[in-house]
Order: sequence, then structure tokens, then C-alpha cells
Amino acid sequence: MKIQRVRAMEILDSRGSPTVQCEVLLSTGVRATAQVPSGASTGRHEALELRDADPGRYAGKGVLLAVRQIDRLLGPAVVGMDALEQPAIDQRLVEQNGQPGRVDARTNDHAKLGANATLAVSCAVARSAAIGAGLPLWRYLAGDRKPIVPVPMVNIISGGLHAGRNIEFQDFLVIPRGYPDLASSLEAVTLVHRTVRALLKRRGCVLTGVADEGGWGPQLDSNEEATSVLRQAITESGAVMDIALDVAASHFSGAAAGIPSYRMEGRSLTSEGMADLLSGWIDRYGIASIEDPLAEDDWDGWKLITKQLGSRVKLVGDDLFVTNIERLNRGIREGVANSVLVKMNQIGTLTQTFAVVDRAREAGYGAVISARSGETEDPFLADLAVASGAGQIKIGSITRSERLAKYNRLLEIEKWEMGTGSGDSLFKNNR
Ligand code: 2PG
Ligand code: MG
Repeated sequence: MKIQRVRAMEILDSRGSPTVQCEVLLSTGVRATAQVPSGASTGRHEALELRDADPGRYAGKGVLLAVRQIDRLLGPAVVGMDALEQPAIDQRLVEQNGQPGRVDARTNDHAKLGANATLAVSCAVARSAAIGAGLPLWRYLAGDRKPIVPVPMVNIISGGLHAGRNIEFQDFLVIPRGYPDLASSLEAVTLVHRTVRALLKRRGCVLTGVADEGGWGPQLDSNEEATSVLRQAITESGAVMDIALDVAASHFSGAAAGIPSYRMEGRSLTSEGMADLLSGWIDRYGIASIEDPLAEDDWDGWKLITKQLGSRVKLVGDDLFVTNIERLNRGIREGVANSVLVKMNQIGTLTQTFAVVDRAREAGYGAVISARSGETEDPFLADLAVASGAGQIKIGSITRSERLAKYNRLLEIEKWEMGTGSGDSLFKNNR
């Protein structure tokens, strides 16, 4: 199945910002597209997202340069290759940076090309290969891995950069516990989402809409208030849920005399102070998972918080690891965190993404496959999550169709495509 033509265009994402769509045409006539997402609370160590910086278009956020990279460089570099050879294709894409070497074994920030350009090609090639092979995308991507319908962690209340910095913490999420399948767990999640709205209204909060990922973005007095409202809503709705937080601490951190500090609610906390604060919430509110409790370069703080809380909760590195195998390896070596958030566009190719999930599994770390705050209607992420066997996915809330495209695809995989023997649902083991 030779790649015959690759082309790209600029489209818009869920925030109305430009992003990249790529189309791959195979010699067999199969045609497939893929669209890439974009973050707002991005980690400093993420691969480059190439934007035009032309103030005359989309306030500098146009992606015509990335489109041109595909049309003129990346596309021609993979034309003639076999679409089934994903690792070789991803390696060829990365090599276009002028940095030859194995894709899966080293850092690569896609400095010249833009991870938005390489990822669009990588995903469009995979999708065309799956179609050509006559397989569902998740089944094609899984290879030897055991596919699993993941448990979602679902955003209900938003803060931080996704909700106008109303409160500092970025995501207040729920993880359904004990439901027999994804369908029934999502039904329970929608109840919690609605109950939170009712509770907030009772408290006199004005809700004029939803935040970037479809969760509520209320003006509350504190981060703890958001956590407590969420717990109350879970109880009132009769749902069985754990709470997960994405503190996204990099985005309100600083340093005083070289010592990391966290400015929240009018005060400044040390890394130890953050660990103590969160420690007190774990049992009080039933918290099972905390993402980025500390900043992306606060390795000493992370070591400490992992010692203190690592046996009680999942500690997930997002800005910390940025889906980069070298940073994950450092974490594993130094006893930092126990889970990794996996975002394809933080690293730029599918092969590198899978390498991180596989490495995490090998080291006994958890992995959560994650969307970005700026998303498209492309459901690729759902298939990736199932294929990876990671067992957990984070897509945002259960409103807004760029999110639902993924949830609905997962429902479809669960209901129609995962016949007995072809895969597994984590829900069976999660009761
Ligand atoms: C995160 C993501 C998704 P963003 O921090 O985990 O919630 O946000 O895509 O803006 O980085
Ligand atoms: Mg995060």
C-alpha cells in the first residue's frame, strides 16, 4: 500500500484557532485525513507547535508554514513508502529535521518542522493504512498490545487557563468507579455534570456558558470550594465516582531565590506546602488522581510529593513529562510520579507516542491518553487510547462535540467493534 500523495490544509479548532489537517492518498485509492489538536496550558518542554507569527492573520496563529512543510517536505519524503510501515514513516518524518536517528529512543522537539506538521502526517498515514488493511483503527494500531476500552476521567469544573483564571487549579474531574461499561459510566457522569450546574446556581453563581473543554467555569472563592462542590454533586446525584485534579501547577508557579513557589489564593506556597495541602484533601474528598501537582521543573518537589502521596493516589506527569521518553525515563530513575499523561502533539509522531505508553507499562507507571483543550472533530484519540491498552483517557467534559466525537467513538468501539476475543473493556476489571 504505497503512499501516492500527501497534502495539507489549514482548518479551525474548537477555539476557532487554526490547526492542521492532512490527507493521505494511497496507490490503492484509499484516502484518509487526520486533524491535530492544540493546547493552551502547554508545557515548556513540549515539541514545537509551528505557527506563522504573521500578525496580519489570526493574530499570528496561522499554520500555513506547517501546511507548507507537509506539502513541500514531509509529504514528498514519505511518498512511495508503504503506509503499513508506521515506524519507518515516523522515522523519516523526524529525520526531515536534519537529526537522523531512531524515532523511539530519543528526544526530538521537531524544532524546524513543527510537531503539528509531523503529527498530521503520522496520523493520516496510520488511518489510511488501517482502512487499507480493512481493520478498525484501534485494532490496526494495537499491534501486539491488548486493546482496552479505557475508563474516562471527565472534566466537570474548569479553572486556570481554560476558564479565565477564575481559580488556579485547571481541572476538577470525575472517574467513574464500578460501572459495568463505558455507556453506563457516561450516563452517570452526565448526571454529575448537571447536578454541579444546579448546585452552582443555588449558590448564586452566574453561569454564562462553559469553559474550553465543556466543563463549568464558575467564579468560586477557592480551589477547595470547587473540589467540595464536585464531591457534593457526586453524592447528590447518587453516582459512584472518584475525583481527579489537574492542578497544572506550572501555570501559577514562580521561584523566589531559586526555590519554587506557588502563588494561589493570595498567598505563596512552597512545594512542601502544596503537598501538605493536597494530602489533606485526598481522603476528605475522595481523590484518586492528581496531575501536575507541582511545576514542570520542580524535580525535587516532585520527588518529595511522590514519597508522600504516591502510595495513596495516581500522580500524573503532564507538563513534567510532555510525552517525552527521556523525561519519563528520568522520572522512573528518580522515583518521580507514578503515571504519565500522553498527548500525541507534545511529541509529534505516533511511534514516539506509543513508545512512551509502552515504557510506562514496563516500568509499572500508569498512562492516561489525553486530548488537548483545543480539539477538532477527529476521533483518532479514542482509537489510540483503546489500542494502547493504557486503560484511562482524558477528553474534557461531556459537552461540546469535539469532545463527544471521541466519547461517541469509544461507545461505538465498545458496542459494535469489540466482539468477544477481539479486545477487553477495563470496566470488567473495575467493579
Ligand atoms: C492538560 C490539557 C487538557 P491543554 O493540561 O492536561 O486538559 O490542557 O491542552 O491546554 O494543555
Ligand atoms: Mg494537564
